[in-house]
Amino acid sequence: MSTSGAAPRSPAFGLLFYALGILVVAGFAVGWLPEVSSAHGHGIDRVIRYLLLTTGTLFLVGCLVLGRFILTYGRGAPQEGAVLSERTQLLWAIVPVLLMCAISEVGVLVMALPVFGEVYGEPAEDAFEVEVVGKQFEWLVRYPGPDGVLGEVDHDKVHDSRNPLGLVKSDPAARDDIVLRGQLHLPVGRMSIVSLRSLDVIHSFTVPLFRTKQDTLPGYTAFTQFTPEKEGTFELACAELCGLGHYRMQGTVTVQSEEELAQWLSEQEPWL
Ligand SMILES: [Cu+2]
Repeated sequence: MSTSGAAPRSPAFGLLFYALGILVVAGFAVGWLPEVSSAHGHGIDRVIRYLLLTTGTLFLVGCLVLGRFILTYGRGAPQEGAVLSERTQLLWAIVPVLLMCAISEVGVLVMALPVFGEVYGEPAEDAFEVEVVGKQFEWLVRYPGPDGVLGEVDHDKVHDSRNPLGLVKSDPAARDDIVLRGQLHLPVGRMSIVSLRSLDVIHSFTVPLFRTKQDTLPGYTAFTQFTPEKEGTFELACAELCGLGHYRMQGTVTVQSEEELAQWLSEQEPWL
C-alpha cells in the first residue's frame, strides 16, 4: 500500500474538531441563555438545553462511529470478513432512528407540552388584558381604560396621527381606551394576556427575556399569555423582517407592582 502513515491522522483531527465544537456548545448550553423573566420561560430554556445536549451528543457519537468506519473499512478493497452482515447493517440503520424518535418524543411529550399548555391553555381568570398592534414600524398598545373593555375599532377609520387604531367614537367602550406607542406596562406576578393584531404585514411580537414570540397577522387576532416574574424594563421587539424599518420596530415593556400600574394607568389620557 502506497499511502503514508499520515493518512489516518486527518480523520482523527477532524473528529477532534467536531468533539471540541460539541463540547463548547454543550458547555455554553447550560449558561449562555439570557436571564429569564417569565414563569413559562424556565420551561422553554429547559427544552432548548435538552435539545442542544441530546442532539449534540448524538452528532458527536455519529461522527465517532463514522470515523471508526472510515478508518477500519475505508482503505482499499474490502477484505474477507470486513463487510458487515445484512443484519448488522440493518441494526446500524434502525437503532439511530429509534434513538432520534425517543429523543424527540420525550422532548415533545415530557418537556414541551406542559410549556405549550402554559402559553396557549386557558388564561387565568384575573389575567391582565391588553392589546398590542403591529404596524410598519412601531408597536401600538391599547389598554381598555376604566370600563375594562376594549372598544370597537374600524380599519377604515385608521389615521396614522389622528386615530392610529381606528377607534370608533360612537362606541362608549372605545372612548376611554388608552393608546400608546411602544409602551407596554404589565403587572408583576400576574398573568397577562395580550391580543395581537397587525395593520399591514406580518410582524412578530417578541419579548426575549420572557421567551415570548407570537406572529401578528393582518385580518386575524392572535393571543399570547405569560406571567412576568420580575419588575423592571424589558425590550419589546419585532422578530419578523417586515420592511426597511424593521430594525427600529422596538418598544419597552415595563413590569411593575399592581399599585404602580394602577397609578400609571390613571395618569394616562384616553385617546379620543
Ligand atoms: Cu415588524
